[in-house]
Amino acid sequence: MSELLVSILLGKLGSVVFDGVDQEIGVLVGIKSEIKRLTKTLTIIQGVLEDAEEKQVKNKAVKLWLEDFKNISYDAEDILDEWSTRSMIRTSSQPNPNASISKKIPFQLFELFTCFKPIVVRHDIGIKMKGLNKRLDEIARKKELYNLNEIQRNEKHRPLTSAFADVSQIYGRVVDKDAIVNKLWDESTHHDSHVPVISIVGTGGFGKTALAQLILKETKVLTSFEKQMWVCVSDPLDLEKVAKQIIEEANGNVPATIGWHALLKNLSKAIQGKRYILVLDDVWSYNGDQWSQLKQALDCGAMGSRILITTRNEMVAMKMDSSYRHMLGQLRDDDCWTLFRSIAFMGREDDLDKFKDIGEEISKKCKGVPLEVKVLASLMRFKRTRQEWRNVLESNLWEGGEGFLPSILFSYYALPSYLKPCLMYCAVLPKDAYIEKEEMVRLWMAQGYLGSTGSADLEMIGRDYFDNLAMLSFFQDFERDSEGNITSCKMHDLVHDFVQFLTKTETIILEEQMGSSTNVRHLCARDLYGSSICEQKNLRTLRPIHGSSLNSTVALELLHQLKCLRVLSLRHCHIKELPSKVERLLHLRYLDLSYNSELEELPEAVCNLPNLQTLNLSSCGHLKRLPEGIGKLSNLRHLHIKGCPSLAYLPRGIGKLMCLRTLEEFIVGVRESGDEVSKEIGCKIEELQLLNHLQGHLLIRELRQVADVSNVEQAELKMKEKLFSLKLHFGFEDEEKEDVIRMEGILEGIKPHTNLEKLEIEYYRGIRLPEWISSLSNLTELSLVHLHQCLQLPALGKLVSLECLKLKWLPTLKRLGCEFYGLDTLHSNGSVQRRHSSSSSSSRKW
Ligand SMILES: *[C@@H]1O[C@H](CO)[C@@H](O)[C@H](O)[C@H]1NC(C)=O
Ligand SMILES: *[C@@H]1O[C@H](CO)[C@@H](O)[C@H](O)[C@H]1NC(C)=O
Ligand SMILES: *[C@@H]1O[C@H](CO)[C@@H](O)[C@H](O)[C@H]1NC(C)=O
Ligand SMILES: *[C@@H]1O[C@H](CO)[C@@H](O)[C@H](O)[C@H]1NC(C)=O
Ligand SMILES: *[C@@H]1O[C@H](CO)[C@@H](O)[C@H](O)[C@H]1NC(C)=O
Ligand SMILES: *[C@@H]1O[C@H](CO)[C@@H](O)[C@H](O)[C@H]1NC(C)=O
Ligand SMILES: *[C@@H]1O[C@H](CO)[C@@H](O)[C@H](O)[C@H]1NC(C)=O
Ligand SMILES: CC(=O)N[C@H]1CO[C@H](CO)[C@@H](O)[C@@H]1O
Repeated sequence: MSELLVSILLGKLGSVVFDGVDQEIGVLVGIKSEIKRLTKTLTIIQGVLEDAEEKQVKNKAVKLWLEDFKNISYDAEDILDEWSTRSMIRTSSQPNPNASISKKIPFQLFELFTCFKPIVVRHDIGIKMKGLNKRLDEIARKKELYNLNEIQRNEKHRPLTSAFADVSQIYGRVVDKDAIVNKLWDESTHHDSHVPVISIVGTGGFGKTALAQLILKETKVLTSFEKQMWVCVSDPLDLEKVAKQIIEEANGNVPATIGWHALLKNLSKAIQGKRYILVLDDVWSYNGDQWSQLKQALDCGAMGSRILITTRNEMVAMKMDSSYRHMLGQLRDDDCWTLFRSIAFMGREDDLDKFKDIGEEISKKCKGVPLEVKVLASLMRFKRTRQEWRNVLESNLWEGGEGFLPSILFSYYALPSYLKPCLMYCAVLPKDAYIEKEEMVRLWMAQGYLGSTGSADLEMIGRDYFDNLAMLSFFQDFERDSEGNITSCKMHDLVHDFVQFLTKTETIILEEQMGSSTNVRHLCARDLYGSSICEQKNLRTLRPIHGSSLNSTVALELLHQLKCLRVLSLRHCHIKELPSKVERLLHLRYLDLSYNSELEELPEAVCNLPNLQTLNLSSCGHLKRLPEGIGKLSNLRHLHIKGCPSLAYLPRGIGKLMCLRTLEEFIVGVRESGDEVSKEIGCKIEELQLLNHLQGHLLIRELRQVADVSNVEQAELKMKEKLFSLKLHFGFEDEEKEDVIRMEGILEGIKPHTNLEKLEIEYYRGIRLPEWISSLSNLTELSLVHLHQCLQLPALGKLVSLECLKLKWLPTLKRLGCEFYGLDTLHSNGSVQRRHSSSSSSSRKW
């Protein structure tokens, strides 16, 4: 973890820019020598970090030393980041005569804030660096005490590029499964009106959850229960939350907060008369009164309903009146070996003979714990020599540390230094939470874990890191998209415990009030109101667990105090107004304001956050406008404005955001023709010209408002080769009759890149569709809706990849002629090559 921190730091030290202002001030010489000294000490410490990382699990003093060092590194990074940010603000605020927008904003204020103070700021930074160096020298001296050595790595890290080992198959549990399924089936256990409880008891890592999942897939179970419900209980026990989740599973409604007894009523109503099976996964503790009330409500299910719980604690299973307790034991040695072999030798079956003897011994050492086997086998996939295999077998890590599974320790130590912080960061999500890949990648990026250059494809690097962690079995329960790429997953409990142990002082998930810790960096809290959060001045991440509500007083207080924030999420927080003081968060890279339906606008001050990479405004239903100076956010990569129907236009300057990857929606500016002069409000379509990094999906709204048809071509959609889905909405009809030729000209000019896979056109009022549609050879989905004047379709038969064609509301389209199939003349016998077709009138499969 700290290794990466140091390399980030060294990188930043190496790239400190001294600009014009610095040359004039006397402190410069001082700063330069401080930077040299800092670089030197850091390099010395860097050498022993790996050793320290390993020793910290067993040696408390080393752990403290590391924490101390990390503390300093964080401070150093803040100082350097502040330096570069201030330089960036100064450069970007120099007037650019070409940009129309910069003329409009009064510069005086902005300059006062930035340019007036550089000398003071630089002087300040010089003093801070001196302080850093003093503290760092102390750390360097202490490293002798702990006997930390430089480790020469003899095993080179290889990039992990093998195919996925997604082991959903379960070994050696057939007997267990059959026993439990029989009990579930057994009518005799249901004598009175109580729904029987059956429990699976076993130590962590034994595969209780996996077994329960397997049971639910059994045909006998699939057919005999009308409703399958799955609820993760976890620690700490909150039966009210559990009750809500059961209702959600039962009828899809998320109940409002209505109190315990009303909730129970709703619950019994929701399951009444249904023959259900309910899995309560991972129950840790027991609350007698509440449980019996909940149980009473659950008894309303139909005859034959069952409750299946999984728990590590047999006492819990007993107290919850299990009619049958199934003790899950260790796997047999041969099952262990089968599991191990299937993962470790996936894609390299030829190596089996070479490593079989060592492999069998290693799998024995896993003591029958399936998770242990899985994690270790995933690691061994990447070990190529017998020596590497021997090293694992003979390692002293098998003794474990702090009660963690040795396999997790192995896998963690084997991680390349750039992956460690990424794994650690996952501790910021609550246990059992789904980890969304794209979101996690953005969060890593905001923390600087993926590097910092603006032009590199950091998202690609991040996705790769994510897949690597998944390949090493740190993640599980994958969800995938249609291409088979992982979109989200979970972390096993035990991995989460381990990660939390390593970052205990830094990363906290707060259900209740803040404890006494003072050095928290990443915080996920249920209640953002607690004044104690404001005292955590070092916070770099602040996220609510399920939304909270914040009035502007509290928000202001947060923004005042938490100046180190990189990630700020105020998702679902009911904020009405974001205070202008947000500009104090110089380091901020990720701002999530989604689902704040009362938010109408953002302060201009948001544009003074030059580091901002992600701005998520999804589902802010009343958001009316974006800040006018948005073009100043030169590092912005993702702007989410989906689900903002009140947004009538985009400010000019969007076209300057050359790093932009995600835009989601582009709204063509409005022409307002007043008395004689017509003026334009909002962004013109040619602002899309330079946004060639745009990825994924883009909706272009209000296309009919394009002022000049020739501007559409300037938008250069054909250059946006990573855009795979495009929706063109022309906007609803004007009163006056529209010019068909103009409409056709606009659509003709769009001409996207041939990589496009999905195209939707709505409310287009031309007669003909352009020919370029039939040249989109990668197109799989085409949707034409509300084309009220369209007489003819282009040669869609040429679209060899097309799988789905949707034609809806084309009242003037009379027939599909031969041009539709792309044939010059129809054969006289009328036969046409078709692959397959469905009979639905609105959607035809090809
Ligand atoms: C970390 O550094 C800060 C000063 O920036 C200091 O106040 C705090 O006590 C340090 N924490 C630890 C655990 O060393
Ligand atoms: C302004 O535009 C001209 C030509 O279009 C270009 O040569 C010049 O570099 C631009 N200046 C700035 C500051 O962007
Ligand atoms: C943006 O916010 C929406 C709504 O909260 C969420 O679904 C989406 O995942 C967020 N996007 C990212 C990249 O975090
Ligand atoms: C999905 O995976 C393929 C390779 O398997 C990769 O080329 C592609 O970029 C991935 N897509 C995303 C969105 O990660
Ligand atoms: C905001 O909330 C805090 C804490 O609940 C409360 O003390 C304060 O009066 C509220 N302010 C406003 C303006 O509602
Ligand atoms: C589909 O896109 C790829 C690039 O992703 C391109 O190389 C290929 O030519 C396209 N396929 C067709 C059939 O045009
Ligand atoms: C229709 O005509 C084509 C070309 O002349 C011929 O190949 C095909 O066999 C004919 N089909 C029938 C059903 O006659
Ligand atoms: C889904 C459902 O039954 N909702 C009800 C829950 O209880 C409240 C008050 O008791 C009702 O208003 C809901 O309709």
